[in-house]
Amino acid sequence: MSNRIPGFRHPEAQKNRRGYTRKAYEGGISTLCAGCGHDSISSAIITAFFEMAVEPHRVAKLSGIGCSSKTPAYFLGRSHGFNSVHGRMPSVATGANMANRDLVYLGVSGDGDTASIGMGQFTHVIRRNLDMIYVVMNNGCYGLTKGQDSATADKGSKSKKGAPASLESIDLCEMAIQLGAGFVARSFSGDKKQLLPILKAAIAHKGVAFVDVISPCVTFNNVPTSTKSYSWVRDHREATQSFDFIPLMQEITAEYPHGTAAPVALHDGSIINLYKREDKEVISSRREAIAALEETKEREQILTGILYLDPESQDTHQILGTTETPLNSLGEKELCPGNAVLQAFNDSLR
Ligand SMILES: Cc1ncc(C[n+]2csc(CCOP(=O)(O)OP(=O)(O)O)c2C)c(N)n1
Ligand code: SF4
Repeated sequence: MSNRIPGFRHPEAQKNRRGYTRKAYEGGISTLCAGCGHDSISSAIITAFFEMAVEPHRVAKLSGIGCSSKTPAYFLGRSHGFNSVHGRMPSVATGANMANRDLVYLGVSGDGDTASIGMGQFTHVIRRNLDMIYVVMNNGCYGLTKGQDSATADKGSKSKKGAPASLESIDLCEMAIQLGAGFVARSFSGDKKQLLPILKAAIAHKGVAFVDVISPCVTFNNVPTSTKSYSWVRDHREATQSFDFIPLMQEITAEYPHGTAAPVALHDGSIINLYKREDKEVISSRREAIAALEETKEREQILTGILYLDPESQDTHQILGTTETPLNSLGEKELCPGNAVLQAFNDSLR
C-alpha cells in the first residue's frame, strides 16, 4: 500500500504568495497511533510553512530517532531532509547550516532524543545560536520504545505502566533561556490556535528558535496521573500572553487597543504583537522569564506562549563573521586563497 496522500487537489485550491498550494507542503500518510499529539504538530508545521510562503525547496528538515523524529516523513515532502541518529540532529543541522546558510532549517526531536542522549548536542546548538527552528515534541516518554519515562517526565507523574517518576524533570525551555537562545516558546499540540503563530514567528526569527510542544502519547502516557496527558495539560495551562503574528509583506489591517499591544519587530521585518497580561512577565529578561516558569510550576501550572524573545540576537554566522555567500557556492579561488594568505593569518594569531 502506498503511503502517499492521493495527488488530486481542486484546481482552485488556495495558493500562497509564492504560488504554492498547501499540498506542496504535505508529506506521506502518518503511521503514528491515531490521536498522537505529534500528528497535530505536523499539521501545524504544514500550515505554518504554507502561510509563511516559504518555498519548499528552501527548507531542510532534520531529525533524530523516535516517533517524533519520524514526523518529517509526514510534512514538507518536497523539502530536503535528513533523518539522523539518536540525539544527533543538532550536529547534522550545524554542518548543513555552515555549508549553506541560505536554507530554512527545521530540526525535529523528541524529549528522549533531546533531553537524554542528545543533551550535549542540544546545549551546544543553542549556545551557538544556530539559525534554525528546533521543535521538541514532548510527551514525557520514549514512545517509540514502548513508553519508558523520559527526563522531562515530572517528578511524581505516572504513565500507563510502572511507578511514578522519582527524579526531578528537566525543563528544556529554562535551559534554552539560560543557554542564550533568542526565541523560546512552549505550546501544546492540542492548541493549534496558539501553536501556529508561534511556529510562524519561529520561522521568521533569526538564530535558534526553540519550541517545546507538549504532545501527548496516547498509547503509553495519556492517563490522568500523567502531567503530559491531554486532560492534565488542558486543565493546568496558563498563557504568558496572547499575541498575533504579522508576517513581512502582509498588510496590517487590524486595529489594536492602545496600551495593550507591545509590537516586536523581527529580523525579517515581521511583527509580533504581544498583548501583555497586566501583572505578568517581561519576556525580554532572561531572569524574569525563568522566574515566571518556576513560579508557574510551583502552582502546578504549565506556562505556555512565547517565554523569551530577543529579536536582536546574533546567529552563529554573525558571531563567527562568516562570508555572506554560502560556503557551498564559493569556488576554489575563495576557498583556497594560497600560502601567503595562510601565513598572514597564522601570523595574526601569534
Ligand atoms: C543509540 C540509540 N540508543 C537507543 C535507541 C533506542 N531508542 C529509539 S527511540 C528512543 C527514544 C525516543 O523517545 P523520544 O525522543 O521522546 O521520541 P518519541 O518516540 O516519544 O516521540 C530510544 C531510546 C536508539 N535508537 N539508538
Ligand atoms: S507510541 Fe506514542 S508517541 Fe509513538 S506514535 Fe504512538 S502515541 Fe505517538
